[in-house]
Amino acid sequence: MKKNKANPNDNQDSSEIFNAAVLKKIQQARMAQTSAEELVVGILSANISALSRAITVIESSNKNHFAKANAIINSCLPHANQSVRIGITGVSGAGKSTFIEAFGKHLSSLGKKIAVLTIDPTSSISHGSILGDKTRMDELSKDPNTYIRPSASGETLGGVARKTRETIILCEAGGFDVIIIETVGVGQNEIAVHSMVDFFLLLQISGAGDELQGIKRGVIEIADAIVFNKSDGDNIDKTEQAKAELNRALHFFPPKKSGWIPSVSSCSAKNNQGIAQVEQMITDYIELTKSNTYFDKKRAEQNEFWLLETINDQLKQNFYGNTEIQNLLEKTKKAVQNNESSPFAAAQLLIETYFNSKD
Ligand SMILES: Nc1nc2c(ncn2[C@@H]2O[C@H](COP(=O)(O)OP(=O)(O)OP(=O)(O)O)[C@@H](O)[C@H]2O)c(=O)[nH]1
Ligand SMILES: [Mg+2]
Repeated sequence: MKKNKANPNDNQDSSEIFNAAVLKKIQQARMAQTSAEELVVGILSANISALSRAITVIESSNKNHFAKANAIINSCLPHANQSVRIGITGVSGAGKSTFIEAFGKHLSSLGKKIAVLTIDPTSSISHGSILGDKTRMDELSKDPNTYIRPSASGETLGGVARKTRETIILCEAGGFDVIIIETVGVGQNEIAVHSMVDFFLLLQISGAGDELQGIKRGVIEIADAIVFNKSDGDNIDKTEQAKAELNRALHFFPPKKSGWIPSVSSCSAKNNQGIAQVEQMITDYIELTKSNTYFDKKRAEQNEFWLLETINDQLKQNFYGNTEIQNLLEKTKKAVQNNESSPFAAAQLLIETYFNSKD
C-alpha cells in the first residue's frame, strides 16, 4: 500500500478549502433537485451516486433537509437489516485501515459487497478527511464491490452516531452484505460503535511488557475478538507472547450473553496473513448468535438504545440551543460559582424556564 501523508491536513492550501466549499454548494444544489423517491429508487437499484447523495441529505444539518432524510430512511428500512455489521476499533496506527483493505478485498473475492464507514470525531470534511481516508484504502476504493464513506464529523458524537446508523440502513438497502465501521479507539466513540454493530473487533498491536496495560478493560469487555496486527518480521514472537498473556487474562472476565467466547488471534494486514481466519471466525460468530437468537435480540436492543439516545441528544441540543436559556445559563453559572444559588435549584429554574419558553 502506498505510504501516505501522516496527516492530510498538513498540506492543505486555500484552493483545497475553496474546492471543498464549491463541492458542498454543488452537492446541496443536487440534493435539492432530486426527490426522496428518485434517490430511493436509485439506492434500491444499487446506484452508488444516488446512495452518496442520499447520505449527504442525511448528514446535512440544514433543517430543510430533515423531512427528506426521514422519507428516504423510512422507504429504505423495509429493505435493510440483511447485512452483517462489523465494528473495528484500535488505537491510531494499529493498522485498522490496512486491515480493512486486506479484509475487504478478501470479502470481495468471496463475492460479497462491502461498505466501509469511518468515524473520526477529530477531523472535519473541510479539512480533507475524505481524501485522507480514501487514499489509505487505495486498492479497496477501486474495488467495484466496495463503497467507502468517511463520516461527516465535527459535530456531537451523538449526531455523528445517528448519521452513521442511518447510513448503515441506506447501505443495506443498496445491497451491501457487509458493513464495516472503522473508529479510532477513544472511549465514547467505541461505545457508540459497539451499539450499532453485530460484531466488535479490537485491533491491537503487541508492545513491550504487560499487554493489558495498553488495552482498556472496558474495551475488552465489549470486544468479540481481539486481533493482534503486525504479526510479521521481528514482531511474531512478541505477538505470540501477547496472545498467551491476554488469553490467560480473559479467563477472569465473565461469560458473554451471546454465548460466544471472545477470540484472541493475530494477523499481518500488510502481508495479508491471517485475514481469511478472521473472516471465518466472524462467520462462526454470526452462525452461533443466529442459532441462539442472540443476533436478533441484540439488534432489537440496539434499536431501543438509539431511540432513547436520539431523544436525549435532541432534547439536549434543543435546550442548549434555546436563546432564552443561553442568556440565563451564563448568569446562573456565575450565581452558582459565587454560592448565591444551589446548583439543583438553579437547574430547576432553568428547566422550568425552558418549558415555558416560546423559542
Ligand atoms: N509491519 C506492519 N505494518 C503495518 C501492518 N498494518 C499496518 N501497518 C502500518 O502501520 C501504519 C498505520 O496503518 P493504518 O492502517 O493507517 O492504521 P490505522 O489504525 O487505520 O490508523 P488511524 O486511521 O490513524 O487510526 C502504516 O504505516 C501501515 O503501513 C502490518 O500488518 N504489519
Ligand atoms: Mg485508519
